[in-house]
Amino acid sequence: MGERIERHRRRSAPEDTGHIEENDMTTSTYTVTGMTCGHCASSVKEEVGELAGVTGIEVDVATGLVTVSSENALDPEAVRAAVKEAGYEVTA
Ligand SMILES: [Cu+2]
Repeated sequence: MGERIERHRRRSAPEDTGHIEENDMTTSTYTVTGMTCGHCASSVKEEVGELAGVTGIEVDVATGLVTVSSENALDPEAVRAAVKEAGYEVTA
């Protein structure tokens, strides 16, 4: 735990690169099939939101695109499993 805070502090110095990064944020996009309405989107958000480190989830039901923001890179298999838990399938 302490190690993670250390690393975060070091990397959040904005002078290093001259532009502002979203801290340690990682964003990944997945394509999920089977979602048809807002309720589907909520189920996916709920399950994926339980994964450690997830800070935000955007779901576009029309395209099936699920964008997951997290503190660190997530294991794609864990995301896949969470989506499956919600009743849907990650195809990409
Ligand atoms: Cu639905």
